[in-house]
Amino acid sequence: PGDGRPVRYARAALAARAARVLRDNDTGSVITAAPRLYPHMWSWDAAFISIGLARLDLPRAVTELETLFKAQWRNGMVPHIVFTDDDAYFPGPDRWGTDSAVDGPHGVRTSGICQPPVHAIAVQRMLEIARTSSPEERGDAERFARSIWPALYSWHRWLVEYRTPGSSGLVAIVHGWESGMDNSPRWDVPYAAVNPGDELPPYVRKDVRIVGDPSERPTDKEYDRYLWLIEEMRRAGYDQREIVRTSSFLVGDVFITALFAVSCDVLVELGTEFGMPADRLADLAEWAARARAAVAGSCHSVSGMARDRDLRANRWLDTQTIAGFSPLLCGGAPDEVQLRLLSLLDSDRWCGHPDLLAPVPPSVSPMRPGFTPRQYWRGPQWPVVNWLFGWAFERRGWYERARELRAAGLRLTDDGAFGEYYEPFTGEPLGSTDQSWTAAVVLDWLC
Ligand code: 9YW
Repeated sequence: PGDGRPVRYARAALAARAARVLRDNDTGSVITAAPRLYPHMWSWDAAFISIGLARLDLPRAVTELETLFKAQWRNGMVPHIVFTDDDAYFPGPDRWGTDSAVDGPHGVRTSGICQPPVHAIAVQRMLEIARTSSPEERGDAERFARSIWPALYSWHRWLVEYRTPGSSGLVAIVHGWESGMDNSPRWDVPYAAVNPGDELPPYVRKDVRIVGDPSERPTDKEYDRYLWLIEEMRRAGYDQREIVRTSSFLVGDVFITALFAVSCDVLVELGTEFGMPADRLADLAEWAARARAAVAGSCHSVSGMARDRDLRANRWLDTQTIAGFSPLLCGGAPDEVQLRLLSLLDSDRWCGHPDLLAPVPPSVSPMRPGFTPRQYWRGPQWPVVNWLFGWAFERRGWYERARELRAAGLRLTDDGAFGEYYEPFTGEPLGSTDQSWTAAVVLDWLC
């Protein structure tokens, strides 16, 4: 008590509740991203979910990632949604219309875009966790890591072959949903150039019916653009080269590029341990170096913040959001820039803001115009993003910072609601509750 929220759970009770969320969201074939709002498997959610599950039930964690990779497209893309039979979510598989896509998977229905490449990170984390358990679990996790490695490699290769156009070296997205930060102000400028034609087939949103307050969600105008981009991709038959050449949205995403760099490093570590082919390890090392250089090259000369690049309009996007701290995830920027970013992160503009319930970085600085404390990726705090920074800081040897982020993440989530996102001042859970990836990262923080 003391923060206006009804309860604060102690560690053991919080862990038990988190475990229950993952169990309850398990349909038997997948663990849905959230019980009502998101009744399917999302790509980067599945990665985080596997990390949490590794603490509870390693075979189940393995199955989850195997299920995702069974839906991998033949060209290497890991789709952002693998659909279950539930029809409570829009846009579902019929709207995506990927069934006839040349490169689509067999026997499963998926969306036609991707999400951030955090899967190698999940596999390595599962392995670390299993190694603290029994010899059997350790053996199972090692067999799994070895068997999934080639699929992870081809996923990364897809991002290089199809999604690193132009000279910026940034990994490009063709839809804001690919960033995982759907309506972030990062995308406002490029979305302004997306003009949904009269030919946009009619549709009815389902998210606003489930989340009672529409002001916490993207607007209808934003949704029209999201849907229009899907329409363009359908018309291109999900031919990646055609989409990258013609879609009305093409943006170099600095946050994905940073995650890609560090995930390539992780794949090199795993591949070296498991004796994977030297030429593939060399590819990954080269991709990591290029991605890291691209992130460093995007940093603003005054603020130091990393920037996305609008590849249609050929200009940097200066909107400052949590993604500006991407160089801290992957390193590679000059020390002086990284120090500037760290002090900015600690300052009252970000984690040090005196009114935050917990010093978790919000999606947008509370001091910036456009900060909206309840609206999705325009201000609220997202526990998974906090996990990623904590994980990266630990990896970089910044143990005290990693510990602080873990403590802050637990402070935010100890109400036991496992919100999708949180109002930064009151700590009110928003969007869905019992969100699987929130429960998963809490489990990882607790163990
Ligand atoms: C949507 C499932 C997904 C996340 C995204 C987040 C949100 C909504 O929920 O997207 O309709 O796809 O923005 O990152 O994977 O949790």
